[in-house]
Amino acid sequence: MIDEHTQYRYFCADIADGIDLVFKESPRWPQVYIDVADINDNSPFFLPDTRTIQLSELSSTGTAVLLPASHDADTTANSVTSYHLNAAAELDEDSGIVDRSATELFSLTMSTKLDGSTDVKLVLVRELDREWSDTHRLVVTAFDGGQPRRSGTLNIIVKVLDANDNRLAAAYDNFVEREQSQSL
Ligand SMILES: [Ca+2]
Ligand SMILES: [Ca+2]
Ligand SMILES: [Ca+2]
Repeated sequence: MIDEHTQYRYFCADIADGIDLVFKESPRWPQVYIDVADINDNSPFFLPDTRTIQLSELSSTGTAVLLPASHDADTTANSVTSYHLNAAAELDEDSGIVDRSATELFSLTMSTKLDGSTDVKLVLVRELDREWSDTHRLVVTAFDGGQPRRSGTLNIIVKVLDANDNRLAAAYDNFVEREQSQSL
């Protein structure tokens, strides 16, 4: 506690990990260092918190899409330490069915950049099929390492774009049309 009545002249300088108070008026005066300890008073969040991704159903496995960055104003262990991928519960608003297959189609990869921040990518690990499902909804949850830990979520909507990958069916339809026209 700084008391103006007992000590009114002092030099104060901010440093990266706390506040450094140095009394310079006399070498007999003590040097006082105050480190402000971080507490986990901020939750992780994504900006933006929803991302729509369009992927062709012919996208090859290994296709990776960079996701929005997570943020947490706290430091070190109180900042983001892990990410989890889940299927969104609200896939089908009428039935409430969870798209469990979404987590079989996609995974997450994390890589640390030179500045210490983390790139999180959504990676396709199995082939898509628009004729089976044209939309997949997932949720990425970022957890910090605080006690108790806090979290923030990113909603992902994957739109599967059509490709002409049903040539046998198309050929069969053409064959039937020819047969029908010849029999007339
Ligand atoms: Ca804090
Ligand atoms: Ca935090
Ligand atoms: Ca298709």
